[in-house]
Amino acid sequence: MFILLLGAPGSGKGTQGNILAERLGLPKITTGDLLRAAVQQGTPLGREAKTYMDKGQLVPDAVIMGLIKDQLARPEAANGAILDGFPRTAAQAELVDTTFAERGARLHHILLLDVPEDELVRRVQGRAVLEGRSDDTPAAIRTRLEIYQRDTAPLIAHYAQRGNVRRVPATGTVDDIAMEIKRLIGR
Ligand code: B4P
Repeated sequence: MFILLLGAPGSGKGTQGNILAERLGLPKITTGDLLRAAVQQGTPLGREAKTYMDKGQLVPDAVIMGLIKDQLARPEAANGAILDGFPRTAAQAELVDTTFAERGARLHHILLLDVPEDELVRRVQGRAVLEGRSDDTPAAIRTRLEIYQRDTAPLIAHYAQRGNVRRVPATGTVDDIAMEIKRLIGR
């Protein structure tokens, strides 16, 4: 089973993705975590990505497409995975669509975590205090929300055309939202 998580920064994709991956025993492919690991290890990808991430900008498609391709090709993700944090642009969506079409696979569930903007800002500011992530500064948060609206939100319509996007009201407790997702996907 392949599940795609869509939603604004701070909507809880990572949080719910971890719960889903554990419950369903599926690998989770998270571009944000992979990029942060690359930054920490100081790899060429990480050094380049950091300059964009710190400003709240998307890492350019030219840099990230190879990473997505490699992750989708992982043998353990051959029969199912949770996709979290990508696609974020039309070009990334095309890459995902083409990869699945080539394999004769499909995205079984596309879940849109829906959270009002003031709550998103509150959550990310809370995380800034707890984790000190360099892209959780007030200026970077503003940029991330703007870029989400410009580049990523249009993907909702792209997937909605195929009729399999489910909107998940994602403002309750983490457990309540996890229960709602369980109900929506039927397992
Ligand atoms: P991500 O790592 O994807 O960061 P995010 O959108 O903030 O995370 P998420 O929505 O998963 O929120 P979380 O569960 O953590 O991206 C970071 C950066 O990497 C991007 O800005 C970009 O630069 C780069 N990047 C990543 N992928 C890319 C791509 N494909 N292309 C280009 N660039 C890319 O939750 C947030 C907070 O809310 C947490 O503190 C959590 O504890 C809290 N929370 C969660 N659920 C809650 C709930 N129900 N109630 C209260 N708080 C909750």
